[in-house]
Amino acid sequence: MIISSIELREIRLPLIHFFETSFGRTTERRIILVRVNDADGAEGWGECTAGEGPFYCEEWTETAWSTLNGFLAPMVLGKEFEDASGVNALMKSVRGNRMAKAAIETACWDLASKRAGLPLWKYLGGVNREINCGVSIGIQESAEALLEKIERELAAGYQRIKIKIKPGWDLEVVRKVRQHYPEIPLMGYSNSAYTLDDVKLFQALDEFNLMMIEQPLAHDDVFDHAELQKQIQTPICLDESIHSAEDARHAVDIGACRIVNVKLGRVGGHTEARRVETTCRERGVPVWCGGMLESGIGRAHNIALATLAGFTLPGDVSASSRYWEEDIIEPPVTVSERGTIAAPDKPGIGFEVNRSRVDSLTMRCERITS
Ligand code: OSB
Ligand code: MG
Repeated sequence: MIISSIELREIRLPLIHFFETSFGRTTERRIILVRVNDADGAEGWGECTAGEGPFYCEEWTETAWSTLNGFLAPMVLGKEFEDASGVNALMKSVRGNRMAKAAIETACWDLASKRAGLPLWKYLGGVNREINCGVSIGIQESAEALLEKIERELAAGYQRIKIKIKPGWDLEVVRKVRQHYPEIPLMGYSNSAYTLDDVKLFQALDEFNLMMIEQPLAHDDVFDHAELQKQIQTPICLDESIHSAEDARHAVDIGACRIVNVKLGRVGGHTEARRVETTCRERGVPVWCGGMLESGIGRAHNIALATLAGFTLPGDVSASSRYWEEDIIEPPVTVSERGTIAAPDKPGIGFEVNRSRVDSLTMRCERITS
């Protein structure tokens, strides 16, 4: 494979409802899209999942743009590589910046699977034609608003509910949700809002039969998570702490988590995400696909990834209509009343990119050719 042109563009896409975490409130996404072309005119699309500020991780839209434009795109352009799993080697001299790398890497996977005439999910080795879906609910104005939102998502068919917990908004909110919904698959996420001093809180949460607690402690820690996991029954799931298959192995083998959230951007693309999946599956650790408020392109990549055998738990990949008035792909991603998304049959990501919509949302565009 040789990539002969790489197009970067930034689009602005307003969310239907704001999404609030400890990192702040997002009302409009600034998303970088990557289009790669080969000499035969085949194309592939990828999405950079960096946020609007350096809060979830060090990368954000501006750093990803300049890293892609100044370093990563020139490293890949015009170079020959065997298949999409060879793209990472070309970008190896750049440390970190995995979200920027994943934008190019996943675009190359889309292109390669289109060239092979296969849907990306099959090309990756996926086995499930349908993926199981849950929803991630951000911080709400009140407990009542949260309960209303949960009611709506359950009615839509979603298989599990993930709610935000933070100091001062944890035990009581979980208790309240459990009073209304004693049986639903429920989990809490906290984006590193706690420390080991909070062990008693997590022991108290054990009573509520949560499926898991996601990333309770520091983003760069696995040791304290292992300490916490020893002292509580609820499984810990790691998100921010896992950047590679090696990270997953270390975390699982020291007992820091019993479940792993896999995000394409956080681990640097499909090749590494698949390695994380394999590492966890070999250890009997279930994984699920996380979300980063993606547009349809990133969402389509998430769907393909989540068809791999190890993705046995419902993830955070949900319908386009939960985020956007109108998505940038056609058809939009829809969820069945059983809370599943069907993997598409068409080659590549399996959705058409709506070019005129993308053009109308574009704030800047840069095309680099070899
Ligand atoms: O904790 O998984 C998280 C969004 C931004 C940063 C971190 C997280 C999230 C989500 C959003 O949970 C999930 C989605 O795309 O709906
Ligand atoms: Mg998370």
